[in-house]
Amino acid sequence: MTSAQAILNGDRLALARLLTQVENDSSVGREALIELFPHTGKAHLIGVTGAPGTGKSSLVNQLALHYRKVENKKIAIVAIDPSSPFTGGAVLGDRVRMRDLAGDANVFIRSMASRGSLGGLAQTTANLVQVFDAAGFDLVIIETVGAGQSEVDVARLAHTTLVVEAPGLGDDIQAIKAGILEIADILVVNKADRPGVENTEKALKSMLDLAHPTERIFQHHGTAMRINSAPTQGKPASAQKTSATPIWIPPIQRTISTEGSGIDKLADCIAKHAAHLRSSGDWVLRERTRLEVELAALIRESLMKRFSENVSPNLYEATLQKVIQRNTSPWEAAQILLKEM
Ligand SMILES: Nc1nc2c(ncn2[C@@H]2O[C@H](COP(=O)(O)OP(=O)(O)OP(=O)(O)O)[C@@H](O)[C@H]2O)c(=O)[nH]1
Ligand SMILES: [Mg+2]
Repeated sequence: MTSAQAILNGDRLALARLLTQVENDSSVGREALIELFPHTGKAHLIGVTGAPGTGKSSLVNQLALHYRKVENKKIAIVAIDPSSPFTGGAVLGDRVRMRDLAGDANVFIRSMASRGSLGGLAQTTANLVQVFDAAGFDLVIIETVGAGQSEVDVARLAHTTLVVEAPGLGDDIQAIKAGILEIADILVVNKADRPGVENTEKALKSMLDLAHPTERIFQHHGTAMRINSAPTQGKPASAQKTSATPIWIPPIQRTISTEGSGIDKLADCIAKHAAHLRSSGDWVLRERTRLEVELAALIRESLMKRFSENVSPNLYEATLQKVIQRNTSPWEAAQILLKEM
């Protein structure tokens, strides 16, 4: 039996081993990914991001607990830890309520160091997620520390992205700086037991208002809709031709992860978002975008590999020198080098 077949049969040990192969970008790992790919595309991928210490890991634990105990779903967690090695460190140590899930075969936690990820962080994460998806996990949560590009990459990977904020971190400035509204599907104000929670919420609300001006949005059976066409001048309102599409305005949900409060409502927000993605057609669109980005990255990588295999370093250096001396333009130089491929 191949390792892929073992994983499809629910073999946990085979799963753990393959995750390591995939993380090391080994040929065994790649072969298994090919075999597993037709079995992917079922899991709901949830990204959780936010500044360090906002309580992401605690929140993910609570969500995992909820999905196990209340919804009886199979859940995988990929925690991307920027600092400590993947075998341990702060991420696993901080899993406050993991004892409640210990020995539960339907929960799988994988921690991965962002440093030293051989196939590139985004690609490796995507591959790990594919393995969990094929292995039949209903939900895969990906936790990253909000440090710029990684947030965006996770958002691209996930169907639903949670951005976690906490009071007292200089919220307004921080949120704008990170450009979170572009990637957030749900805003979580964690540590709601702490002073300043109202201010955090207010700052987020006013930014949401900026991003979603209310005059073009109306409620229809409880769903926010956006008016698509501009009003026609000089005609009565009744004669104006307008269409409307359902839009998703990121809800703001308060949580206290240390106690578990607000988690049920958050899970509800997540379920609603998934339903919205499916009914609006955005689910298919996001899948397409994600796979397209992945394909493009792999093509680029292969082409670069072929390039360095076929173009001699001497010719490359000589051509570069000509460019530096302004004898050849970069465009011409690229053409000359590409002919060698
Ligand atoms: N008061 C309070 N403390 C919390 C809450 N949630 C988490 N914490 C505490 O905040 C600290 C950081 O929590 P983590 O869950 O490790 O935060 P994180 O965002 O995963 O941290 P990094 O992965 O290091 O970025 C821990 O000491 C938690 O116990 C909460 O709702 N209220
Ligand atoms: Mg964490």
